[in-house]
Amino acid sequence: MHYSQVRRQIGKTYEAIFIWGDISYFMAKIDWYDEFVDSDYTPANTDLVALFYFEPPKGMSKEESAGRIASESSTGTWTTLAKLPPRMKGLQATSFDIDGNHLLVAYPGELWEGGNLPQLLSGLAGNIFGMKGVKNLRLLDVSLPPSYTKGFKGPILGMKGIRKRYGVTDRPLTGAVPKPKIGFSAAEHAEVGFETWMGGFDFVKDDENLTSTSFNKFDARVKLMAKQRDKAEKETGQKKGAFINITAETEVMKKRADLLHEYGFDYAMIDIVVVGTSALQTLRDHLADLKITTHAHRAMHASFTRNPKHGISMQFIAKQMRLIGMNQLHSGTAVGKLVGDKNEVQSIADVLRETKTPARKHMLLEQDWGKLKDAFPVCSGGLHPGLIPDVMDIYGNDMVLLVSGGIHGHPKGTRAGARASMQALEAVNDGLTLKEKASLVDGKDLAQALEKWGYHKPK
Ligand code: CAP
Ligand code: MG
Repeated sequence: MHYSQVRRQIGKTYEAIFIWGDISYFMAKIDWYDEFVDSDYTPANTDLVALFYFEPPKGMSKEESAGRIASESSTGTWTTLAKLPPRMKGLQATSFDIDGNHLLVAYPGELWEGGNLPQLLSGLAGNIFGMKGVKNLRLLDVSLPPSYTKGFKGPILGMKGIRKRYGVTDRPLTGAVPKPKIGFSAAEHAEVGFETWMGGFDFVKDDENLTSTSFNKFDARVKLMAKQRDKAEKETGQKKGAFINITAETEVMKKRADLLHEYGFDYAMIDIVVVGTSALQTLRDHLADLKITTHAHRAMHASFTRNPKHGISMQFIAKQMRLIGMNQLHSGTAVGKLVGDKNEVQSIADVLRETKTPARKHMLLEQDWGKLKDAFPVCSGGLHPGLIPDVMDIYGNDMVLLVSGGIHGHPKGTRAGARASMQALEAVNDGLTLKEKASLVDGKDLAQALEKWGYHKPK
């Protein structure tokens, strides 16, 4: 057994007697960070293992920096301590694999409270970002053992459940946000929603900054959207849905969820970063009781996911969202107006969709999701019909596709813009180029969209 296992054993075996460990060795040193580094350590199957990108500050070795990362995110502090109950030795994290600027740190499962995601973040993604002992630090991913994931419920429906509910099996689910993103009255908003549904889209989504404003009160929007939805369902014979944004203080979100339920909506949209994991865990259960599933918008994520050297990856945000139980999450387009390349976008999709997420070097650790249901990636941001083949190539059919400015900006308006997007999807699934489709009788709206935007990639 290696030193760390022995150290763990000491921690466990003598815990009951509660004697003070031999601290003379420690007291001779001013700090003990080297206690948190062991390149021979092999994680236990109950350990959580975190993958970091890290850069030590000038004048500090990688081992010294790695020791600080493991120490400050588990049991340590900056100096040796006068009293150290033996239990501590069994709870220390271990930096065990330094590979260039990538680092693996193992955390004993006993450190973590089951089902408490805020605590995981305070530990793994807390003080360490502010330490002088790193110049840059980015938390890329954390592999979670079944003993940890069992504390979470995951999505209520999964992709299959949503497809069954909406009767959409052979293409992406489609939706749009009324644009301009805020400024319509509730009545105008609902009218744009009606046009979107009549153009063949499944969903109408609120924008991330629309909640309840003087000109578009939440309650009024829900009632009017319900009326327009019922009209669109009657005229099309198709089930229509909406991602109405309930983002607010937690108790207000619960009340807004109740109103959505009263008006027959089965989705709620939440801006997941700004409300925080604690509110999300509460709302996931409240909504589940109402059989309402969730659309997770990630506004503000780029404040800490974008810098490749410092912050937290979008992949780890996606992992948290699937754990908590968001049923779909924005994951990027690679070709639209927002950052995130193909490799990143597909890795986020893997975190959301796969039963066993495969590892990706220096990006993702393997993750077995067990019985936790999957979730849809949401492809949105700067899209128009001309870019649909690109995103279909990236995601395939298992995604929620949102085309917003790219339908309302169609020369013939919203309904024609939605039809043009549906025609682009048909073209891809029928093995036609967009040009070929646009030349057909049922491709006219697409032809007009291509005339305006062609294959333009917005910046
Ligand atoms: C897209 C959008 C979404 C972005 C969010 C917007 O509208 O409604 O919020 O997709 O980015 O407000 O920009 P457009 P992401 O289709 O008109 O661009 O999906 O990367 O989280
Ligand atoms: Mg938006």
